[in-house]
Amino acid sequence: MLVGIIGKSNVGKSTFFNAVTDLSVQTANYPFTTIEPNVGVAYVRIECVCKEFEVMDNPIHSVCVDGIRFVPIKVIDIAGLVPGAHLGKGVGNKFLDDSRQADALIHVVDASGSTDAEGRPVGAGSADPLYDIKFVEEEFDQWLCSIVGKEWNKFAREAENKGQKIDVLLAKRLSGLSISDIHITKAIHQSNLDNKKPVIWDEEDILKFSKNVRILSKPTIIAANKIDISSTGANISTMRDKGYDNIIPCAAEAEVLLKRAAKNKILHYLPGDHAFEVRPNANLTDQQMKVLNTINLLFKKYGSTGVQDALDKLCFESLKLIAVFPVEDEFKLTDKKGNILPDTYLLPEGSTPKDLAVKIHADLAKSFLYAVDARKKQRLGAEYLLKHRDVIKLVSAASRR
Ligand SMILES: Nc1nc2c(ncn2[C@@H]2O[C@H](COP(=O)(O)OP(=O)(O)OP(=O)(O)O)[C@@H](O)[C@H]2O)c(=O)[nH]1
Ligand SMILES: [Mg+2]
Repeated sequence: MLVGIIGKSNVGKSTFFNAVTDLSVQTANYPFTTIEPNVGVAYVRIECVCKEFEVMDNPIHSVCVDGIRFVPIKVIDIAGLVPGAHLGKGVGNKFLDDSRQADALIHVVDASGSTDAEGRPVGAGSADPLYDIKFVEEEFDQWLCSIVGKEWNKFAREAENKGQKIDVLLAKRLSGLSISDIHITKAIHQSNLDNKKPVIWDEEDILKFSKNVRILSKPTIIAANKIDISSTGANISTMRDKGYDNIIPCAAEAEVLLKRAAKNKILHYLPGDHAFEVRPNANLTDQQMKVLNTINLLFKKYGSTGVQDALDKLCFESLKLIAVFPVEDEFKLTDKKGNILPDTYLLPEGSTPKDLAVKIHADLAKSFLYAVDARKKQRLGAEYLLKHRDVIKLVSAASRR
């Protein structure tokens, strides 16, 4: 799974990326700070099972703090987009090419309206975030459309002559863009193109299909960033009034600050917390106090910085992932080396224990026999559908030797 962070130039994508990955990449208040894509590891937040099982876990590929498990997921910070990018404006198709591998998107918007369409700073409230959302979506659709519709007449005629289904050919054409066959078939259906011969699809049909395939294959959360600027509140209300229900108000900069302060032992804060607590021995300057008071007001108004919430909502609601804990010993909840609850895997809803085995290792999948539910100590059928926070022992021919 790869989450792409997209958006207009200079809206806070890299700050958001820094906030979720804790890596330092360049940020600055001018357009195109990020030119090369930055790939990093972010963490989704779930309730760990360690408290329920009353064990002291020592995870290897994830992190557990006070019963909160942070599970890694790859994110990519993508260069900013300006209107006309599909025609090569700004960093143009570079943006679009970097977005191709993403399975889901966090679309960062300057919800305060303090950057123009090209990403240049303007007075807060003078730009329209709704326009930004639309143009970014349209650029994405136009880019997909240029791939889908390349030499369409020749492509569609060949399909007809060879008696090949357009779904299959489109799947080939769109391979490498993290778009599945199901997305393609559904998008054809939603575009009312099931019964229209591909040779007579016109530009509008191809664009409609591209838009639908984008919506299906790249689930998106809108991170309405810069909630610390006062013009943001009204803009978020307008966006919601216009029917956008996938919006999370965000303060990317505040999240970076809080994480840094927590690292420096100034306060207790875990990403996704609804409050932070200044440590009793922290020696805060007046300036630090002022900043923390401002962030505190944001917590009161919005509940959190929204950054972790955006990532979690994308993964668990939009992508419908579940987190599963595989173990070798269903009693001790350990792996071979005795690590307790060593791993957490993110899988799509509807996955079976065999799917989990495939994700862990090809060899394990090959010799996979059956799975055991570590809660009930019961053997599971091959068709069992894994549930969020299941603890699963996988038994293979190799592990029984
Ligand atoms: N007020 C406020 N400013 C923010 C916030 N997040 C980011 N910024 C500022 O917005 C400006 C742009 O931030 P970046 O993270 O570099 O933006 P970007 O979208 O990656 O920019 P490009 O890579 O150039 O497209 C910087 O001055 C940040 O400090 C926020 O939550 N609140
Ligand atoms: Mg950037």
